[in-house]
Amino acid sequence: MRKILYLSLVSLLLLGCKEKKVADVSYVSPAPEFCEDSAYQYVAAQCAFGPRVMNSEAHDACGEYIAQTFKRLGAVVYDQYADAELYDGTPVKMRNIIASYNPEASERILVSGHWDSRQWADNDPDERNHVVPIDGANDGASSIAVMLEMARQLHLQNDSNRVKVGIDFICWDAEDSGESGASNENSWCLGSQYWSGIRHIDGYTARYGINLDMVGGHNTVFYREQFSMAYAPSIVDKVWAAANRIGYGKYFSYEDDGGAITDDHLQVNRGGIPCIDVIGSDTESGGFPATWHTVNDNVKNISKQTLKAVGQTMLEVIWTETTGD
Ligand code: AHN
Ligand code: ZN
Repeated sequence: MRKILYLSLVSLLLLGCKEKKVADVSYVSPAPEFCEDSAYQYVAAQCAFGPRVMNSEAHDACGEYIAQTFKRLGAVVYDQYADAELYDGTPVKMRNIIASYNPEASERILVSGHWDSRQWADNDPDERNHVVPIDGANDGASSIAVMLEMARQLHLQNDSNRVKVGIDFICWDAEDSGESGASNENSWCLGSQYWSGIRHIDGYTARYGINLDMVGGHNTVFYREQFSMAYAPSIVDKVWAAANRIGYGKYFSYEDDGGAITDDHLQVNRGGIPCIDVIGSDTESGGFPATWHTVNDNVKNISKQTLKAVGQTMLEVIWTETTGD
């Protein structure tokens, strides 16, 4: 079994002073180590298919790659295929992919993110790019990559150190084809809207959910998002406390309030499961990441350090979750 020892700054100082009370201020995490190189490869692999725009070959091939990879990593995989219409009337075929670990456990945690990528770089400074689809390395692929690396760690776990609850990874389709600049909220998050009405398993529920969005950019910080604070404040506390306890307080910041963001977590809440959004903000502007909905949202602009901060925090959360007995 692999354990990581987190020494707080205090204990390091004490060590420096040759104090002996190190054990009091050290924290031994039960979680395995999240491999950011592996997560980065999962981002690159998704982007290599090309933009994951609905009704495209690249989209369908990448969906197959995601489902097969989860299967290879020991998950039970469910699919939800559905028809939907974009706000401009375009009919699209979508596929939500659900990968479950410990499927018989009644106590479950849901972890989600979207796998589609936006077909218009309509926030790009160069107007000619507004009709160009994005790679969505950060906006889409990063959250799936963190989930795949979490899945790999779940697959590697042995009897001496098992996660006690069931875990369901949900890869939403059709999150990112909404109408920008309009207050047309229902044009976003079509995959999760579908799921909140019709679950992959009748009567499915979970203790809580954590949605990941844009978790791999440079200059990224995570603030406590406002809808999350309204719907699931104790889950926000749990996740931010976990990050801060293992040394990622710089990423999971209490400094500012996050915005109130329309994202897939709203649909999970609407379906009766308290769910938060871990969504990246730019450290400079405080708004969406600088590459957001631009052609620069590609694998060159992915930060392994950010993937690590989020991935290790997520492993910490699920490995410290206990059941009633
Ligand atoms: C709105 O712009 C209304 N929501 C942003 C949700 C989103 C788009 N997340 C990633 N891309
Ligand atoms: Zn987006």
